[in-house]
Amino acid sequence: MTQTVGLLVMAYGTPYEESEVEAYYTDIRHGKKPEPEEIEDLKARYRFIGGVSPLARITDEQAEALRDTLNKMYEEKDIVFKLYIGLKHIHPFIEDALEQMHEDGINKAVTIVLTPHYSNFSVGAYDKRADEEAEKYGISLTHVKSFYQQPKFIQYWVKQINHTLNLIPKEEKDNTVLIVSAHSLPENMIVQSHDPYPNELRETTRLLKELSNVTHVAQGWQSEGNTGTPWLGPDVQDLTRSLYQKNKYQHFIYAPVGFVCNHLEVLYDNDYECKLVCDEVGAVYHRPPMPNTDPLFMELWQMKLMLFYY
Ligand code: FEC
Repeated sequence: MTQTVGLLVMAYGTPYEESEVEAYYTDIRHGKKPEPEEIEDLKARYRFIGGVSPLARITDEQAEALRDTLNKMYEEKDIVFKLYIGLKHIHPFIEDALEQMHEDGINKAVTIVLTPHYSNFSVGAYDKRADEEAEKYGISLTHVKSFYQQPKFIQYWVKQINHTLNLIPKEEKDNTVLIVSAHSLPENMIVQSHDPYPNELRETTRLLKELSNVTHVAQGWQSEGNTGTPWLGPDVQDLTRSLYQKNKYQHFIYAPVGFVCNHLEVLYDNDYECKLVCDEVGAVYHRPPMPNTDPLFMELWQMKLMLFYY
């Protein structure tokens, strides 16, 4: 008999239209409404990248590709995965997804958050919300906690970085630096709780240094918020300036490996803000394509989720 298993794909979420920016930003701030100028500033950033972020569309595409991959893999075992999308800061919220699962009679599900590195304050927070809701309905959840060390994930970035490096004239290759980054978080939260997040990014950086053809590699943090307290650093823009001052690199390749698709934090914080610094110092900005629904990236799910059912 066919067994139906829930597949809960969780992601950050983005406003679907400008009128939702205020509510979305208020949710990010845990219910505290941002100042009007902060809301205006965020709207302006969305306008800069084309009005809305492609995140919603790509999250759906990634989730559907994942479901299809799994359904092909588990056909022989007579297991069917039914997809639910649960977002952190906008509808459909994580709680909506669990409620729908319950209505559909699902009592077992796997969950995955579309970000590679684990922090108690990122993936851990999504999982906690899902667990609390699942408990109400008696749904049993199995979480994928991280996938930064999955060979296919690393292979994806190695391939893209090497491809970008090959576009650089041969004689300038040694004058090139790779900056590997993830979303920053407030330093006190991470340090006090011995959070694994910084070590996981460090490990990704190490693997990319070992396996790609780039000689010079640095690690940075990006997209930090405005909380008046220190965040994990160095910030990628400051890092660009200091690396340039010290080494006069001609080319900067940015790999924002803490994200898996095109969205505001990449299209604005990397493609606009980091490029601005590169332009300022007279270096060339490069940013390899994000994984999105690249087949190599989608293959990584197979390996990770196979662990649960074989
Ligand atoms: O394309 C889009 O519309 C949304 C892109 C987006 C992603 C994303 C991922 C992460 N965030 C993380 C942590 C924080 C913390 C704060 C914070 C603030 C914002 C704001 C926007 C935003 N984040 Fe985000 N984040 C995205 C978007 N994020 C917009 C608000 C304006 C701003 O600060 O720029 C600070 C909250 C505060 O102000 O108190 C903390 C982490 C990730 C990566 C993991 C994940 O995807 O969950 C960590 C994508």
